Amino acid sequence: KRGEAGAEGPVGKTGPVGPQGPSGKPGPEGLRGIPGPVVSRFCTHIVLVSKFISMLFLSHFLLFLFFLCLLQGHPGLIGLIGPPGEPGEKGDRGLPGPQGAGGGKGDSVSQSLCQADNTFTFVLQGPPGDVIQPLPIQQAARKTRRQAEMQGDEALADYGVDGVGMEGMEDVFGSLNNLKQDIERMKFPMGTQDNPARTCNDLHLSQPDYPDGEYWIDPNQGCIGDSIKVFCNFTAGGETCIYPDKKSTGVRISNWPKESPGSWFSEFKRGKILNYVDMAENTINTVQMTFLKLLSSSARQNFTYICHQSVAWYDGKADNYDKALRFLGSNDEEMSYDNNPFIKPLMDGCSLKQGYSKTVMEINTPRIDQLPIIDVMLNDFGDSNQRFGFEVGPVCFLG
Ligand SMILES: [Ca+2]
Repeated sequence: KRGEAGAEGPVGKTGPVGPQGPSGKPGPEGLRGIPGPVVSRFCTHIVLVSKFISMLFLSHFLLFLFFLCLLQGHPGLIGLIGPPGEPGEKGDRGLPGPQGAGGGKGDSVSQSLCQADNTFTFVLQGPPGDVIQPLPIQQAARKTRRQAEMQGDEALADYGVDGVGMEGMEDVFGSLNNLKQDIERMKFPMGTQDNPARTCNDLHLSQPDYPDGEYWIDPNQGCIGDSIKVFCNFTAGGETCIYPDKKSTGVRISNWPKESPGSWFSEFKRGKILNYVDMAENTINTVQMTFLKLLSSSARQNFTYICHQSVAWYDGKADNYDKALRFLGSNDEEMSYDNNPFIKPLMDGCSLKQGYSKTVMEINTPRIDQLPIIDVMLNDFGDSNQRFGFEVGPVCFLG
């Protein structure tokens, strides 16, 4: 016969692990990152690298930060699925597990090429931290981590990347290496079409041994498709020089019977507004030109006047500048002896008004908008013995 029930025993040992509970609610979906520009190889590297980061999470991520400029992260990937609850087995209830710590902030890896107009920013942001629910079993922590990894793969799949196992590590390291090389190339451009420098001055700084010559630059950075080939005058300190197109290089000496003094060259029958091109005779787009000017502290251009009994600048006989040339700057500013101190004759043979000679004018201005000149006004011709021609020199920007 049974005796009476004894007093309630002490709390039993923790029961064995119960079957896995149902999956928790998926975390909120992070905003999708803004897609970076299509940068072929570069993008691939970044994506593979991000894969790598998601696998190893924090440790390698820190190393990686040395390569990358840390910018603001884009919105995160999909959040973690909440960890499942573990119901205890029938019988003594397991003690409640410790309260999970709040999730840390998501990890963010930003890659920027550090230039305003063409920042390729790739961001991998970790899942937003979730508060882990109290779990009955200590194993919960391990499971959570495994799930985090699974979650990471899902997130990558969301970026169009297939899941990788350890066999993908070679790819990852290869990509890291390529990425490193790409960054080196960006830091030390070669001035080639597929690795243009920003300006000749930049190229001079990264490749001080290069000789003067033709190189590729991409002042507006970003996509290299609009790079231009220019002449780099390293001897002059790293000048970026752009030449007039074939029809703007000047005119042969002539007495110009059909034209009248005081006209702009663009008003001549054979005249035009002066246009400038890269070394491949392509017109330089305005944005590239604007960026090049922004990156420059001064601009220089020569204009050579070839004369017969015709004054270009100073008139030695009349002792005045009344017949001096006038130039029209890129900014539509009219420039001459009376309003621009940056125009100087390097030689002024035409001032004597005797036979054939030439005058070389140099415009060397800190007001970069003024150059290149786009037109010139000729003031001393018309007599039957007077002749002139001219040559337009390249415009050179110094950074
Ligand atoms: Ca560009």
